[in-house]
Amino acid sequence: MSNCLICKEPTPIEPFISFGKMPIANGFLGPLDFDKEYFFEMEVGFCSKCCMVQLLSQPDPEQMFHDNYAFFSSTSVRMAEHFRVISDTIRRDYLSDQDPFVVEIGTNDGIFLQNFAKANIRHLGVEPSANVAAVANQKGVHTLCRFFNLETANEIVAKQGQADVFFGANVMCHILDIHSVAEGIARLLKPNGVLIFEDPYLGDIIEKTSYDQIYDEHAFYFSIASVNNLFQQYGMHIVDVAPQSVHGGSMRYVLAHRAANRQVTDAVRLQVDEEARLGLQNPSTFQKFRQNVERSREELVKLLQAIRDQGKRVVGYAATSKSTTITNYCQLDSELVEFISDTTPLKQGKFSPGMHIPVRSHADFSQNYPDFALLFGWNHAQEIMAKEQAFVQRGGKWIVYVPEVKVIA
Ligand code: DWN
Ligand code: SAH
Repeated sequence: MSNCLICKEPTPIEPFISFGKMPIANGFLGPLDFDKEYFFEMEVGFCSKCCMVQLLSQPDPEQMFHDNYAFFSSTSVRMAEHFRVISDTIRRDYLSDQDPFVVEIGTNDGIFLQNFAKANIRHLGVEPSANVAAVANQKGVHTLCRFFNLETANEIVAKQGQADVFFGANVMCHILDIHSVAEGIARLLKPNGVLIFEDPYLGDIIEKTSYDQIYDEHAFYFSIASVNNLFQQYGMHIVDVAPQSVHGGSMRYVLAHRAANRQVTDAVRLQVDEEARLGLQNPSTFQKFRQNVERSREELVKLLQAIRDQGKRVVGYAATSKSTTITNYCQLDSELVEFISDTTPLKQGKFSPGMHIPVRSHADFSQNYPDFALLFGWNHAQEIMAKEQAFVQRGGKWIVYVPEVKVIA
């Protein structure tokens, strides 16, 4: 039995789904490291008091985020455009006239802050993974290589003052030490400043059975209710929300100090109603989700076994973090998925975490098309399918498993 990570009072929670032993999702490795590979018991629970869906244990942050982190944000052109658009919105709506200051955590290779660096707007990134932080710095994005927490926040305030905007995309949900982060943000934001962050949305995960969003790095699966329950402990509240189609369905939250008396938009009220409709505060929703996940696994394994029995080839497309959950939970090995094609040089030539499927370059896919491509990067389907038309023209078929297992000709 674990206690909720959000509630200050000890509140026991039980898992509603267990995935068994899982490796580090971005821990691509060579054969010499197979026998020392790290695994942890991956279980997810729901706290009926604060509504936070959470991992019941997470590996140490240094095991996941280090100087050889395998995910580079700029591998998606659509995401670069997404961050350009939100940067423009921030510049228009949230920056003060006098020497504005933007702080971002999870800066990665600078995909978001590059827009502020180019415009000579004072900014600071905080990114613990040294290899991606180095890429950001090379682009002229000022980036501190460390984990953000209350201590980092205090140092930034002492050296550079408070911020107009604190931004985080796909990072807030990664940090188990979330109380220190929330307190640090409250400390770092000017009295009228805003926190803007986006993460995969619990509502989409439940509706689409996108259980591959669940892996070591994702400690939390946020909703309006749980985010408000966390930040109200630090004098902040949600003032606006905007659903996003990226990463398979994300939510953008805008929060402000309560004392600033910013108006809460209708979008927040509408989304609160939507969460009631989706049953995000109801334990039975998560029991149903588990059944859907089990059914999805059965269908995918059956399909891949049938294809193998016909002697046809399946190649995985994009060695995403999410694919680690699918391959390990469904026990997909290189008999079912010959290799995974990925554009990231750091992953190529290595093997997938846990199931040790070879990861190869995109050329290995395009120079000898398989019969089927299993779309592990389903969240980038539009971007990927648009550039892979030749694969389909030569008779190739896509296999997707979100929201349901199907073959697309
Ligand atoms: O939250 C997170 C999100 C933002 O990014 C992190 N915890 C880690 C990471 O998750 P992911 O690995 O599931 O991200 P993506 O963006 O779904 O997948 C990226 C991978 O896909 C990269 O290895 C590159 C590859 N890719 C490819 O091979 N061809 C991606 C695209 C768009 C392509 O065309
Ligand atoms: N914001 C980017 C990167 C998301 S991946 C995007 O949306 O594409 C998550 C990133 O958060 C990784 O680069 C990881 O190193 C970083 N990260 C993890 N814990 C962090 C922490 N405590 N403070 C700042 N960044 C952190």
